[in-house]
Amino acid sequence: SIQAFIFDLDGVLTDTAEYHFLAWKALADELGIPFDRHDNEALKGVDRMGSLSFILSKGELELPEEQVLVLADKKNRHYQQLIEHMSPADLFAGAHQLFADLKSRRIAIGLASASKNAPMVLDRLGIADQFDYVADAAKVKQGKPHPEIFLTVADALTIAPQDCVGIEDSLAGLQSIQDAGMHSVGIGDKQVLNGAEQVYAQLHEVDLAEVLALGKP
Ligand code: B16
Ligand code: MG
Repeated sequence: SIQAFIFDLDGVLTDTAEYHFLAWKALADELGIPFDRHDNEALKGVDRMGSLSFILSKGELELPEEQVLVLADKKNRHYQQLIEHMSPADLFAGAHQLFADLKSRRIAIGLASASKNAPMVLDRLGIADQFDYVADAAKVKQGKPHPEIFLTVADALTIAPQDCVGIEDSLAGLQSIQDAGMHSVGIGDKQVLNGAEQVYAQLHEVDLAEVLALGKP
């Protein structure tokens, strides 16, 4: 039976996925590389350097490592400006209710965000204390779609992957949940996230009983 919920952050608990898009879009525009929301779907959940190399290869731009690091840092500073004014009001509707329902059922709550800015975003949203374990993105060697980050969280919670549910808004993240051997829930467009066992358009629509039924034989 389900004993842990492992959340993605950007795009699942708050709309930072939009800020990541805007910051990458600004950088791509500056480099003269075409980049739209459709391209961005492939970047969701993908770490900073991985995202940048996707954009650079789309523009057939090969740059020395040094310059690549400067661009990554530029995007990150822009992103940090965009999230500066975030507050608890930016937490998606339904999050507090879901956390409370999980706690009342003694289901552990974990975070598997690829973002090095995740601790700051959790603070801004006022939910840092809701998690039993938060993965350190800086220590993850193989980013999503590799299952490492979700497995690290399950391991820290000492819960078997098959007793975990992973919640994601990205294709890369859903792949990592599936390869970890966990149950999967998608937040977003059913057409895009068609690999997930359950998809809800928005977090507040998550039907906990329906998700918990995924773990029943
Ligand atoms: P940073 P998630 C991911 O967070 C984002 O989806 C992705 O767009 C971003 O590039 C990645 O974090 C790294 O973020 O540059 O802040 O370290 O969706 O896994 O919560
Ligand atoms: Mg995400």
